[in-house]
Amino acid sequence: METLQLTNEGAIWTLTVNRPQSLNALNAQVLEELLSALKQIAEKSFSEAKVLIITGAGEKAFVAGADIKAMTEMSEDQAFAFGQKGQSVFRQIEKLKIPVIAAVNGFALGGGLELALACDFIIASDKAQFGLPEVTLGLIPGFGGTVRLAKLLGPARAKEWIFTGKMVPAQEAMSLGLVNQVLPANELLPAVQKLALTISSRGPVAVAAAKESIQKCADLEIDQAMAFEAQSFKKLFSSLDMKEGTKAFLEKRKAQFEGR
Ligand code: CO8
Repeated sequence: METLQLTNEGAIWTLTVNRPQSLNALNAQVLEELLSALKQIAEKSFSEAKVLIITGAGEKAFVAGADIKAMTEMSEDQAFAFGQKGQSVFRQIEKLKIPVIAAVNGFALGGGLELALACDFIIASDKAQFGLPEVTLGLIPGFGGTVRLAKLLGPARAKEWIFTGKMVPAQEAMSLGLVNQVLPANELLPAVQKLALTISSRGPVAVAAAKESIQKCADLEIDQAMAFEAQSFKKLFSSLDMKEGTKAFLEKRKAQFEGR
């Protein structure tokens, strides 16, 4: 892949958007390569892949948005196809069974923030800046930003961000609940890897069920949500991981999960 790096340490995978000369802006090639990397990870889920970290190359940016140069040449139909492609790639991130952590090392603007919002949660460097500045270009967020930012921060706050296109520093983004933790830049990746290691030691089938339940139930009415959770809970009783986890507790040893 020319625009991405995909590396792993054991079952923890790191996907780095690698176009630092363009602040890792997303063009059609990046989206295509992201899709292919996500497919590879999905195939390895649980056995060889337990957590995915997404980050950006260089010190300046996570991803500074969709590629503005590429967009200047698009017709309406091409823009529609590009928007749909980005939306579907980011849905694949959400649908990945393993947790995905955005390690935001710098600017996360426009499509970059939309990418981070599709991840399960965001850990940021103290240099990170967040925003959806599309209106400064005469555009709106088109990779799911109007939907996901409004869900996370509430419509009023999302409207303020999107109508102004303002940039929000990491600490403020954390105080609003967009970011889980803010760390000094040089500690970001080691800390995210440590967190990923903790998650990867838990029962993978249970972690996947928790991810699915949290995502699905957010869009359901309360009784339907409870019913969904109850079904997920029930299904885990036929997993080997549940048998191993509970047995290991009683035998006072560390569980050896197989992800089945
Ligand atoms: N696209 C293409 N190139 C970019 C982008 C981008 N989004 N952002 C930065 N670059 C390039 C610059 O053009 C520059 O290239 P060059 O050296 O060849 O001139 C290089 O990266 C370095 O950038 P700057 O010199 O501008 O760096 P600064 O430190 O001065 O500024 C900023 C950093 C503030 C991040 C600034 O680069 C900036 O404002 N970038 C654009 C941010 C933005 O508006 N993002 C939103 C883009 S639109 C979008 O994401 C829509 C998503 C939905 C699409 C739906 C499709 C239909």
